Amino acid sequence: REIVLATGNQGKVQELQDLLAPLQWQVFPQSKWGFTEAEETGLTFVENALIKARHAALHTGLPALADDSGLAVDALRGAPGIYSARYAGNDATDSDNVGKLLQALADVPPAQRQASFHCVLVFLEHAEDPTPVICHGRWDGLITEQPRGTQGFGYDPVFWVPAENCTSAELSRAKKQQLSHRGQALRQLIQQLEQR
Ligand code: ITT
Repeated sequence: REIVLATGNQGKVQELQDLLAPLQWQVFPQSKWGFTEAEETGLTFVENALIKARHAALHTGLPALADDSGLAVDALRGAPGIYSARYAGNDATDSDNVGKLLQALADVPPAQRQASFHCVLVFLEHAEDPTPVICHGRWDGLITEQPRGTQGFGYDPVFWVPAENCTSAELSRAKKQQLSHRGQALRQLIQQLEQR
């Protein structure tokens, strides 16, 4: 089968393609079509993932898989949440966002730096599909005081993974897939699609 990945984020494309590779689907990044991205007007990961999947299905005529994800920090009452990509502003880079987060947590002691990554994946057969497949993965950790590591993207350099005693940016790609919010959501999604 052919599907379009409804994301403009290269880090996501790479991780999603890694896990989808064994399935022998033809997976196309949406950049192949070059349409403007949908406006993410939802207030939850689920709403925004649905908006992006529907938009890509409409513009390509293909089944679409969208990923809406982000980091929820307990001490910030769940922020940056759905605003994770643009936490430090519309044109913010990953390192701008990380800098803003470390600043927001400057007075928060290590024992209160719990956070979780969330990934909602939505799969639509077509733009008007009334029965989307929706999967959610969650990954718990702590926010460090300094960035460490060079793998991955986004907030990986400040996401401490207690079980591995390192940040998410110090994990191999395979190890991150095994543990991460995205890996969990994608394994669920694949299982559900195989049952249909
Ligand atoms: P698309 O909407 O085009 O998919 P985006 O980057 O704008 O790309 P989101 O609105 O879902 O996507 O924002 C997700 C942000 O959450 C992302 O930019 C990272 O900052 C962060 N994030 C999500 N998954 C992550 C991961 O595995 N590691 C580190 N940061 C992650």
